[in-house]
Amino acid sequence: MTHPMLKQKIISKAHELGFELIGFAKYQILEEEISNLENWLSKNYQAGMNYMERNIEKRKDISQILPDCKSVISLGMNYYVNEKFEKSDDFGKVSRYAWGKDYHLIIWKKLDELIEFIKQIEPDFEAKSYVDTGPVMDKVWAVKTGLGWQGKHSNIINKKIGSWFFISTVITNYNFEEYSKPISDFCGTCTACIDACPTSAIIQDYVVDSHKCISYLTIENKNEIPDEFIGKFDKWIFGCDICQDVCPWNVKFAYQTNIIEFLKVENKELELEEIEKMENSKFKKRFNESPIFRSKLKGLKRNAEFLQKQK
Ligand code: B12
Ligand code: SF4
Ligand code: SF4
Repeated sequence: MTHPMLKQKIISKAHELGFELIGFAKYQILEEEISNLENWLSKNYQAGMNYMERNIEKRKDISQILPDCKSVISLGMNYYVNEKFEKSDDFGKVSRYAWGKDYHLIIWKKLDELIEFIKQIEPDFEAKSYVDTGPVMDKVWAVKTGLGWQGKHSNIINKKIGSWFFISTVITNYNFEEYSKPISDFCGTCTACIDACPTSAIIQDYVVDSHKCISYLTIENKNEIPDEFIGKFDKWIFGCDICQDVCPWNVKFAYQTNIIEFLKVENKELELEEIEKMENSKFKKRFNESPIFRSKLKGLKRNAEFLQKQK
């Protein structure tokens, strides 16, 4: 099954849908990367994210997801909006990926549209697509498909746009004639992200201990935030962008997204007192379609109270 120009048509359609980055890799079993993941898990760096311990076989071998898989397509969607934080200490900062509508809702639809488009050209085409929540290693495939390299903060960086992009992974049963080449590491001797992380969560180059990462502590964490972090949160109430904000590749190359939903900034800074007093019905109404919904009102209140302690 090789349809002339299919790859080119997929690339054009992906761009039309707003995926600025796209790359292709041949199916392979992830031996080395899974051994790194297992090493990470053995040190308990996943903290309370038990879901990272599950589906290791699928993460290692994507044919456990799509038995006839031959290739992977990675897609990157820029979410950078050129705005700064302006408010006083009475407000908490939200990481930029959560300023607007939940990206899962936007990207899932676009992935379905892309796959439908391919099936119309090639009816035997089969695919499984994910963004973030699947049992697949989005970052590993993004490196293999040439979207970028893994920076020392562990996010993927593209030379032309930096790291403010979401990664989608599409597993397919199609053999493309040509595959992308992985990009080499352009971090060099830079250590800006490691030096800037206020909680020293990047415990060695490329490795993050979630227990210490503000992003984990404010979003995924179900427990209290340990007192050792008082004074170290730099006003982040949901997620954290420091390691990416200081990265020279973002400083020099990030440019504004053209995805209308991301341009609609709704929750950049949250008033601490308002959150502390918020009722569940108001929370549901306001954050229903926002990534902030994930922390639940309980988590968001905990974060607001924690920030009040460091004022
Ligand atoms: C679990 C998770 C988290 C956890 C753990 C973070 C982490 N670094 O893994 C927490 C909650 C902390 C988190 C935070 C964030 N996340 Co997150 N997260 C994920 C998730 C679900 C799984 C990642 C994973 O597999 N981790 C397991 C560890 C072992 O993987 P790893 O950190 O990449 O570790 C590798 C390296 O250590 C490497 N390694 C070891 N030694 C060496 C040596 C060398 C030389 C090299 C090159 C590599 C290397 O081996 C490991 C395995 O490959 C993915 C989505 C997905 N399904 O893949 C999103 C994802 C990684 N997150 C994403 C984002 C945007 C974020 C935040 C920026 C959100 C925010 N603003 O708050 C922060 C960034 C924090 C940070 N510095 O990492 C994006 C990243 C997009 C991009 N351009 O890279 C993803 C891909 C979601 C998506 N689909 O877009 N996240
Ligand atoms: S997201 Fe924040 S806390 Fe986590 S590694 Fe980056 S700078 Fe450190
Ligand atoms: S800040 Fe420097 S070391 Fe960190 S990811 Fe960016 S280039 Fe690499």
